[in-house]
Amino acid sequence: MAVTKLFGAKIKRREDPRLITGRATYTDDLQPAGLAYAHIVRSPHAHARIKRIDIEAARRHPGVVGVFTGKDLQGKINPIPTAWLIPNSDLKTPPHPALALDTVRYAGDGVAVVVAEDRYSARDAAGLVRVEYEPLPAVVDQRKATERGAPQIHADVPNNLAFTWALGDAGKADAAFKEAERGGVVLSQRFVNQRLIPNALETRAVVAHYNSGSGDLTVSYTTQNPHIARFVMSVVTGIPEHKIRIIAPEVGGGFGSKIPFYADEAIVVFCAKATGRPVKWTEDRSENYLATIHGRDHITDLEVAATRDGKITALRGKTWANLGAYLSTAAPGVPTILHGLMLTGCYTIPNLHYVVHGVFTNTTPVDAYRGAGRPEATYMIERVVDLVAQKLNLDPVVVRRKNFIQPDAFPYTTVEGVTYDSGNYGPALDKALELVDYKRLREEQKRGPRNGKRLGIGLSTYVEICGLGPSAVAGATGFQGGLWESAIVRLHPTGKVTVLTGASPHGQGEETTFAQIVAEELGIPIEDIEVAHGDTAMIPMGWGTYGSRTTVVGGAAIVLAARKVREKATKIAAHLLEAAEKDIAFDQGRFAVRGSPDRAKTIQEVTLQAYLAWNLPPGVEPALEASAFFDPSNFTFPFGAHAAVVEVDTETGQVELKRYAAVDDCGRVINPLIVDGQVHGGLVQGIAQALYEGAAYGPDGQLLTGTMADYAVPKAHMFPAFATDRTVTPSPHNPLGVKGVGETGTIASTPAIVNAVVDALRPDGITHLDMPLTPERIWTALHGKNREVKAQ
Ligand code: MCN
Repeated sequence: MAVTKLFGAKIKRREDPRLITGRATYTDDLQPAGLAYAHIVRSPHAHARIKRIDIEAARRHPGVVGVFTGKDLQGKINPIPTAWLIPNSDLKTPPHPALALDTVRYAGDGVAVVVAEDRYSARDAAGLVRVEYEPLPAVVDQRKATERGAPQIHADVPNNLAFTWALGDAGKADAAFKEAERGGVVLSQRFVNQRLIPNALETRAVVAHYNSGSGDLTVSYTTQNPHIARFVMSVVTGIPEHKIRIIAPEVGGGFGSKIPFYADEAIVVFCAKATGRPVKWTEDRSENYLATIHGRDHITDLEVAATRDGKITALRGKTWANLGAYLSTAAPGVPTILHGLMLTGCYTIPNLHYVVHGVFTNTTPVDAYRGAGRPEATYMIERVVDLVAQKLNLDPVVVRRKNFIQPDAFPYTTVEGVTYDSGNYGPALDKALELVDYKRLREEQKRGPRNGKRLGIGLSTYVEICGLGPSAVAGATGFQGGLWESAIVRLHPTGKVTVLTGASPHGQGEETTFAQIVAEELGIPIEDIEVAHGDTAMIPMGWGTYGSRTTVVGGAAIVLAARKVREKATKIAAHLLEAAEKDIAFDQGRFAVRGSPDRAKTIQEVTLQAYLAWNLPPGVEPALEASAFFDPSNFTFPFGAHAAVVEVDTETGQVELKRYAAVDDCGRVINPLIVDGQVHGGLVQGIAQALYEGAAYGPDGQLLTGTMADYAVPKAHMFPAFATDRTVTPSPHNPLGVKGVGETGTIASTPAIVNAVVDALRPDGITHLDMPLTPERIWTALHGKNREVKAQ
């Protein structure tokens, strides 16, 4: 393949052969000499006082190296912090001890840890740890948790209210509602965005090794952001940052669940220090369901004001966001900044007032899960558009077009105060409608049900905020970190290249796309370019992979570094060719003198000379590498239009997804194959929320969907072939013109499906159903009353 055509080329992911043939190294594959194994004893109660812990029997179990409780960790492991201190919110940050001290606050809270020679002994001995609990009343519902008399989870957090955060202008929104009450329409709807459990291919794992001689700590673990992990690890353990090395071997996916700094990694580090042995801990899947963060879990009351011709004039609402028992790393920012700032979607809605209550409950902590706050916002606004259309008997396409931000309005500042970089929403919608043949479908729908099955068509025209982001904005919103990214492009004497990125891909494919960027910039064959990441001892400081930021921010840093390399190489080439720098033309890895194409040097020749340094131009340093740090001036705002076609069986309530079209705009595309793959995976997650998935707790705080047998992770056969297409609207805020794509499918698809199902049920007067749209829920909505009558 011509090296200049690599940006935009459909190249298969270079990381896949090792990943799918069992030749990749995951954390659990690591077997350092002297390794011991940890097993964390977790509370079976959602809320209880710890009266006594007896570890003697466990300690005596054969093979046990050590048994520790919260008291052992006291003074040695600091409480686990949260990293998003959202301003103007009265945020409470109650302490989160790595192992519970006197109270457990969710089923899964760690109370003790056993270290043994092998994982089986560790598990067996953990069964011998006797914990005497005094069970306390638990609360799992975030609205109930704020009611008077609800169990109090943290002593210093009255009514379990972690924060209240508000956005918009209440006065203006109220005035818009008053006006709508007079001449327009006002709607209200409660939306429940159910709790989801992230299902990465691999669960979390940690291997920690503390060298008491040098004072160096090395931790290999499943993290999406090794440098943030090192930063927090130093805060939590007191080990100086420069003595800590964090390595992320193959992570096995994360979907956000491996962003947080968990108590578990601090516990394992404590064990390594205390026992003088390298210690490994690997979650099993049931433990993962309890101890790894969950996502979503919002209850929102939303009101909408609109004119009679379908122009939405105001939104007013209140969300109760379930945060679980403790504040996870990014938790406060997810239902506020990442959610609230995208409430009006791709529409010109001039008035907004929105309040978010972040609430503690006796459940697993909730944090960023693919999309993080934006799926919840998109779900509501896309349902709102359909509700307005249904109320006014308008086509949802018409209402969307009526409210779209127009292409000449960009950069467009929304009522939330966010400035969208670029967009052109109409053409994406046109394409999606074409892909499903929308007009024909509406005709078919008019002909009525076929074999008891109703046709439903659902749209979602979304915009999302990603490419996190400008550091100054991160700081202004209370995020305790920067969001720039780093890169080093290092050419070796033989002309091979190592690219180091501060981002930390763990399934997204940047080992391929970042190599494509460098291959294109430097005209070097892609096989000669290696992309390295995920080791704080090797890579420059960076902020990791999440928020679809890796390409937008990390890719931009790489292209800047590659261009610096090219500039220096041009200087050296000009010197070697005895020509002026301005007379050198660079094309496909060759520096040639303009007008004399035979006088040329390849980039590989120039690189060797740069290293030999026998004949460098005056003032030019030897070697050929460059580093760059990129802090974007704004986020990017990918957008698109999705269309879902479903059939709903009115007798069984079963939904069959017949067709799905996704038209996404992520700016310039580096690798269409990878982008399609990201969209496919995202769609499956988003559609699964609409139709299948949902974490369920009993009122006592027991997780009822505690295994994959109970939690409805979908299978491939449950989906049709997806039709994907794109429009291309470059972002002006990075040198590649790219926007992120890692979350678009998840953000867009959930409302498209719910809109389709509700569209199918419209003849029954159904205007809304909460997710997941299981056959039982649909059947009950259709026949519930009859069923009650029959039962009497
Ligand atoms: N890409 C491209 N052209 C663009 C944009 C992106 O070719 N215009 C490519 C990228 O270079 C990269 C992929 O598409 O190979 C996704 O890139 P990007 O949008 O930058 O997203 P991130 O790499 O930052 O990934 C994060 C995002 C998030 S937030 C979640 S959650 C998620 C996701 O990606 N988790 C994933 N996709 C995942 N995919 C896998 N397999 N596993 C996860 O855990």
